[in-house]
Amino acid sequence: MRICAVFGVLLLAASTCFAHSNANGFGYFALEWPSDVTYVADGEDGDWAWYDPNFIVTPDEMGEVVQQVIPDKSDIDVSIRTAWSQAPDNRIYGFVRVTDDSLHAAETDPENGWYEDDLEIITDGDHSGGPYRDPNQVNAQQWTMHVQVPGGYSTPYGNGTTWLRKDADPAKQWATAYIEADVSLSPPGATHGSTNVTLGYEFAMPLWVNLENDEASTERVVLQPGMTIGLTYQLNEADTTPAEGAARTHQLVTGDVNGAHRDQDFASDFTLLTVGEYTRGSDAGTAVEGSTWGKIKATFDE
Ligand SMILES: [Ca+2]
Ligand SMILES: [Ca+2]
Ligand SMILES: [Ca+2]
Ligand SMILES: [Ca+2]
Repeated sequence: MRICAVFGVLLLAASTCFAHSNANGFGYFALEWPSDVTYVADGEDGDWAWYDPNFIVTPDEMGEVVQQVIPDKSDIDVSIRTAWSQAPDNRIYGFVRVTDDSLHAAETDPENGWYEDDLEIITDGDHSGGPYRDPNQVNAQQWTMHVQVPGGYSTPYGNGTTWLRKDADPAKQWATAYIEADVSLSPPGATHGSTNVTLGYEFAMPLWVNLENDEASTERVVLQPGMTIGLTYQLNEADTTPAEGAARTHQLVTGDVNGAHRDQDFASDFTLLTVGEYTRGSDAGTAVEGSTWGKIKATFDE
């Protein structure tokens, strides 16, 4: 995100939000999903060509909380696009492209997926801030997305790539059925231990004020223009080692300190911009099938 390009909207947003814990120093933006574009939950970004590239979040606008060092792009690189929609659709959307020189996806226990290559999406829909572990996952939620490979894990929720972690009351997983998500992995045949892989984490989901154990008692957040929500991305990185096992070396985050896994006072802020408040990208050449890791890397490096 180039600061000069967003300065105007930043001033607009400054009166309606306050920073919690933003690695870029001022917060992030979600762009309104255009009504003429159809979302496809396939882990591919052909439905994201409209997205204004000035609002794509890359590692230089993120923090790192394991070693306090941003990893080299040759180790892991990421670009994050976040969108939203007004009622009646009323959801947030995300597409997270990752390039990684080595895929570690050997965990079989979903509770331990954060040890290896894995994406966490932490939501505080009503932007209340505050702790959310006791009671767990009510005031905010820690969702996780994980690539599925043979021998790795699959959750029983949704299509198996997305669920509520960690130590979540199983009764709360009703909400997972509302998430339309998938994780893509290339090149074809890539699996645990593969080198130079590309992943696409893609999701669309509602937000809830407090996530209760039953849907009837749970109020949905109504997303509106200019609103600021708590939303934190945490990308876990591990590479295959001779010993394998727990191997996480980095966690890239949109928050600037380690804490969004337990308290939303450490969440990052996303402000909702409407159509017209961003420059629509070109929808030409939206097909990304056949893109090679090298081509995508070249895009990252621009
Ligand atoms: Ca898609
Ligand atoms: Ca790596
Ligand atoms: Ca909350
Ligand atoms: Ca890795």
